[in-house]
Amino acid sequence: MSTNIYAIIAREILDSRGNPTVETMVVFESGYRGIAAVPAGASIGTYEAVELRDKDDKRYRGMGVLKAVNNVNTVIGPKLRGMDGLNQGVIDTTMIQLDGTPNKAKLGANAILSVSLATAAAASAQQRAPLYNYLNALFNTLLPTPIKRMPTPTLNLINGGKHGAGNLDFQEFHVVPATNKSYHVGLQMGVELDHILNDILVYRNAVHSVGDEGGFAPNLFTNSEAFGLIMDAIKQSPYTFGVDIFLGLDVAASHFKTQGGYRIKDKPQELSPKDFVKYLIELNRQYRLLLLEDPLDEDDWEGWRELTAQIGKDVLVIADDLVATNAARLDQAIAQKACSAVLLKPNQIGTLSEYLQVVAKAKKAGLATIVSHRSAETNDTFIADLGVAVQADYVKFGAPVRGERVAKYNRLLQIEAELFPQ
Ligand code: 2PG
Ligand code: MG
Repeated sequence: MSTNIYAIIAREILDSRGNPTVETMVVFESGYRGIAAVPAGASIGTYEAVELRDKDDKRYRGMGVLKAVNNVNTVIGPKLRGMDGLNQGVIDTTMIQLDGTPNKAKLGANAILSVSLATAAAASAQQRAPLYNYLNALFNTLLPTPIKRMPTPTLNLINGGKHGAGNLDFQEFHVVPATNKSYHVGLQMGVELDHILNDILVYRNAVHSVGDEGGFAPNLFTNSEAFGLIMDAIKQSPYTFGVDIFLGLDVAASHFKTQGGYRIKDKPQELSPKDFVKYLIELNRQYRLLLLEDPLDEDDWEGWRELTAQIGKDVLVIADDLVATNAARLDQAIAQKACSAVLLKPNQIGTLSEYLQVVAKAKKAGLATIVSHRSAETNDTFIADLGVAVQADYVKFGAPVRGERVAKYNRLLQIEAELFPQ
C-alpha cells in the first residue's frame, strides 16, 4: 500500500464563468487518488500568485489553461513521481523550487495548486479519513487546533463591482448570521433572506439578474441602497437585525480607486483617501457592520491603519487584496495593525503548505480568519473541509444558490451532521 505518487494527470475543465481551469488527479501507487479543481478571481489583487493563461486568442478568447495543464503533466508530474504523497510539505516545497519565481509565474499557481490540493485529497483517501480531519492534522503541526465548532457562513446576497451586471461600485453585500447559531440554522436564514430579497426586487420591478457569485445584481442609485434592500428583507423575515443577523460588505476598493482617491456613486465628487475613511466610518455607524472587507485600496496602508484604529474593534476589518494570503504581506499588516481579520484564498498563494502557514500566522497574531472561495468556482468542495480544518471564524462561499456555491454549503451540512449531530 505505498503512498508514493504513481501518476499526476491534469485536464482543462470549465469554471462557473465558463472559463477554462485546471483539474488534476493525483494517484498513489496504492491506487488511492484525489482530484482537485482550481477556482479563479475577477477582482484579482496585485500581490496574488500568478494564474497562468494561454493568451491564445484562437481558444476561449485567450483564457485557455493548456500551458498550465501541460506544466502539470510534463514538468511537475515527472518530478513528483515516486515521492511520498503523505509528505505535503516536501511535495509543495519541491514545486515551489521547480517554479523558482517568487509568485509562481513560471509554472502557474493554478498548475501548482491543483497538484497540491489533489495530493492532500489522495492522502486523506489513503488514510480513509475525512478530508477535514486530514487537513486538521496537517494544521495541528503548525498550531494545535481542536475542531470545536463549524465556521459561520457569510452570504453574499447582492453582487456589484466586477461581479455584478448592475451598476454598484461595491462588490459584495452580505448577511451574516450570529455566530451562536448552528451552521444549518445560519444557512437557512441566509436562504430565506435571499428569497425574500428576490420578492422585493420583483415587487419593485428592479432588475433581478444574478452576478458571478449568485447574488442579485440590480441597478440602484447608490451603493447604500443595496443595504436598504437587505434591511427591508430582514424586516420582512422572522429575524432581528443586530441579534440574529448582521451585515457584511466587501468594498473591493482597489477596483474603483482613482489617481486622487475614491469615486463612488453615493457622492457627487471624488473622495480623498481621508474623506473615504470618514465615509466608511459613517457607513459603519449607520449599518453596524460586522464584516468590512477591502474597504481601501491594496496599497493605501495609511487608510487601513487609520480605519482599523478607529473601528477595528467593533467591526472585522478584513484584508483580502491587501494581504493576498501572502506571508510577507501579512507580516506587514500585523506590524502596522492594518486590519483585524484576514481573508484566505488558496489560489492567492498557490500551495496548501504556504496557505496553512499564513492561516497559523494570522491566528497567532489574534486576527479573525475567513476561508474564501473565488468568484469563479467549480463544484470542488475542498475549501469547505479546509474551513473546518483550520477552524476559520467564517467561510465565504457566495450566495446560497447556484451549484458551485451550494456544493460547498452542502458539504458543510454533511460535516456538521458528522461532527455535531443534533
Ligand atoms: C473577493 C473575491 C471572492 P474574486 O474579492 O473576495 O468573493 O472575488 O474571486 O473575484 O477576487
Ligand atoms: Mg474580496
